[in-house]
Amino acid sequence: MDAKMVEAINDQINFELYSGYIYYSMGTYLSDLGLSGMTQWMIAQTQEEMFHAHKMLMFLCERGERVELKAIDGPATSWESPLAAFENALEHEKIVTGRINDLVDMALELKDHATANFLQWYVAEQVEEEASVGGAADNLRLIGESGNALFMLDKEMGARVFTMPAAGEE
Ligand code: OFO
Repeated sequence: MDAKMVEAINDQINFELYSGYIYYSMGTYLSDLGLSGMTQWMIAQTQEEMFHAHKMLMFLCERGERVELKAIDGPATSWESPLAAFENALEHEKIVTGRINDLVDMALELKDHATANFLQWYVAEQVEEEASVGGAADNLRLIGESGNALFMLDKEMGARVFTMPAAGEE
């Protein structure tokens, strides 16, 4: 692989871990507010981000390239409201989508079709990521100040679990 491509994927491994760190932090913020369902939702999201990083790490290993794990930036630790946290999460996912698109552009420019093909999984995943985070933000916006509705939404979001995809089904 071109050294530039390897470096860019290593950077993205770091960014996926950073995403997980942000969602862990959001989870603990929501836990402080007594929103145990949303906490569980954020923990499942964190596990998903760890998997995103892991999948890239394994790709570099399989291609015989060096993985370089770097220091992870510290995340924010509090937000103005649960809605502000989910809006922040959506903004973050849009940044991730842009980064994945840039990686695909680089792979195609380098005629590295194996990497471009590998990255298509992330292109599709980002559509889901934006939809699930954005959907949660929309729901929070809709319920406004209603404590009852917040209680119900929290309960519903607590049903989310992360299931590690089986090999070949990722
Ligand atoms: Fe890895 O998709 Fe979110 O950040």
